[in-house]
Amino acid sequence: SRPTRLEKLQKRGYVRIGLSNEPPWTVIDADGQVGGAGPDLTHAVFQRMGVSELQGVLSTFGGLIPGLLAGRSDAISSGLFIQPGRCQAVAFSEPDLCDREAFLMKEDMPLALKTYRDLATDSLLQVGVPAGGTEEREALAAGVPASRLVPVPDGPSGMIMLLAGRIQVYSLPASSAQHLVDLWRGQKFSLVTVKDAPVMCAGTAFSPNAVDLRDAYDHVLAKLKADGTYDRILRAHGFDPSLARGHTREEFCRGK
Ligand code: 6CS
Repeated sequence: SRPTRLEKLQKRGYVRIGLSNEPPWTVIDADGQVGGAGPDLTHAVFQRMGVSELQGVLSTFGGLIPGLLAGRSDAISSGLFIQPGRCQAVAFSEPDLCDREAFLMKEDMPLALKTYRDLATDSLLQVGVPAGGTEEREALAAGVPASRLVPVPDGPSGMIMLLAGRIQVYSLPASSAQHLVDLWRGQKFSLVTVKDAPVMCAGTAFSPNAVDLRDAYDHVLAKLKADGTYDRILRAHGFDPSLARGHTREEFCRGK
């Protein structure tokens, strides 16, 4: 009989993971070494599945799904939020990493912005959003015109755009925002948790032809959630392991 996808990966000895560079979800150091909550968790799952090595395939957020579908990676583990549109394109695992959305601003901004709707009302605001990410969709849905949304390729670029006044607000997950504020300790920034956006949960994404591999992954993920491994890896990167437990892939794929 023909080997399964998992058997092929076991024989090859490594799994290729599509990821963006967005600490603490994903981290790539100067030597190209991959870490962060998503890859560390995915690595632990694949090790239990008999695939010892993990390789990173770097991409922007918008390039992750096309890269997976073109066969450049075997799975995406990058804090890719489970959303109805994405569920049409890829096969998600059960939820792994969850977070709230945040707004980053310079501290001297005299604005009380708390919701995406607030961004829609102030017609002078330029809003930075991760290129190809969820925040762009949320802002558009709340009525922010596309002409005021500025795609941001990565965190450091977003901070420079804020400091230069190219954008006044940078919308991104709260853990990523906090990481950037900590990096830019010398400067004063304010971080606001977005009030009209729900907790978002990510999953590890597989090709729609690889549902068998996804199911095998889910099976091991459930074991790691039960035996303490999942909690240890999430806490090491500052994530709350209790958040995903209340949620299912099915619920996020259905949307609201
Ligand atoms: O899945 C997304 O669209 C979002 N996920 C993360 C971790 N960061 C930004 C991106 O927009």
